[in-house]
Amino acid sequence: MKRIGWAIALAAAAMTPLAAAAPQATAPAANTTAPANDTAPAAPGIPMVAPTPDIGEPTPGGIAIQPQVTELGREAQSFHNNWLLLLCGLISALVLALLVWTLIRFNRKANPTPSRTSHNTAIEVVWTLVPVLILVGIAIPSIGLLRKQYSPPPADLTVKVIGNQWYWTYQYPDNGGFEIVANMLKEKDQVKAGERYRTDADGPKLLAVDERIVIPQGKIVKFIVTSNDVIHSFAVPAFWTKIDANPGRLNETWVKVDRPGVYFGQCSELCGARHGFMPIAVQVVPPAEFAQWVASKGGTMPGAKPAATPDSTAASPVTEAAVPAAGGAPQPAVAPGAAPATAQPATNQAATAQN
Ligand SMILES: [Cu+2]
Repeated sequence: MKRIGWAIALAAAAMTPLAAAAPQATAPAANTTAPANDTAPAAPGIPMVAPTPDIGEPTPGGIAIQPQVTELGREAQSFHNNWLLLLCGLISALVLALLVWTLIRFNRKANPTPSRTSHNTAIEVVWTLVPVLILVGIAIPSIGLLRKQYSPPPADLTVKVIGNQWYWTYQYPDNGGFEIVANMLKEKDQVKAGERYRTDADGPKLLAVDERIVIPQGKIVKFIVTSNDVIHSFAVPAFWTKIDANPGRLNETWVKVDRPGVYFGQCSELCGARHGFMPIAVQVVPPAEFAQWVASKGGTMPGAKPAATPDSTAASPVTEAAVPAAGGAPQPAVAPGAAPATAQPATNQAATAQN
């Protein structure tokens, strides 16, 4: 048994550095070549929004729920602050008062001959009914909130979120199926010369990423959440959103954010050694700016005419490396600002291979 234990430990030690290096290897080339200065845009094509202190990010020393920027979030926050906390406070105060009263009134000195009462119908009815009423008072608003959370209105945009050890990939199936890969930005002293590092405009330490999810303001955005390896959890506190990313399953959540800005979240399921280093950053922009960003990623807006492609092979941004089968075919031109090779949906790659 001891030998097996050692073998497992050795195997784990050998695999961890490889796995840890993987996200860097699969990250798009654009990430490593991005200029290391303060103006490096997180989302090329649109201006990068610097975070507003205390909104969409944790407050130092804060204990309250983050300010909510979705209607659902505000409703849930109000339910928590104005009803649940109030109930908790009242119950705690009542229990404490009963304890103190018992200690003073019924101690041995104050009450030398205790009552031998064992049943009292009135008290028994009260202590059964009151907790039932409290639970009903919690359940009714709770169920309403859950119903709104899990029966989303028709979506204006779908984003597929995929958890990986230890980074996130995001696909935009409604916009041509391009994909972006988000890795955490390292600090200045952790990167080689010329590599991109985190600045305050990117966001707080351990929360800033090289590629933000960009979504339009005021639109219903559906997130389809899954994983490539282990269970992760997609969580953005300012949206009141947290949902597990399970391998082989699709979970669904939705948001409608009414305030433009940048909002940070983290993987919220222990998923391995670098679980703490796979943050999430969402930039909410006006719809026109969203279309501009989609175009900069080589995507299209629904209903918009795709760019003229006289030769589909030449126009495909899929690089030789991504399609080894293309072999002797001429190197396809990469459209300016096009999504990286890994961004191509499987359908495009299959089409190229058939050509
Ligand atoms: Cu994770």
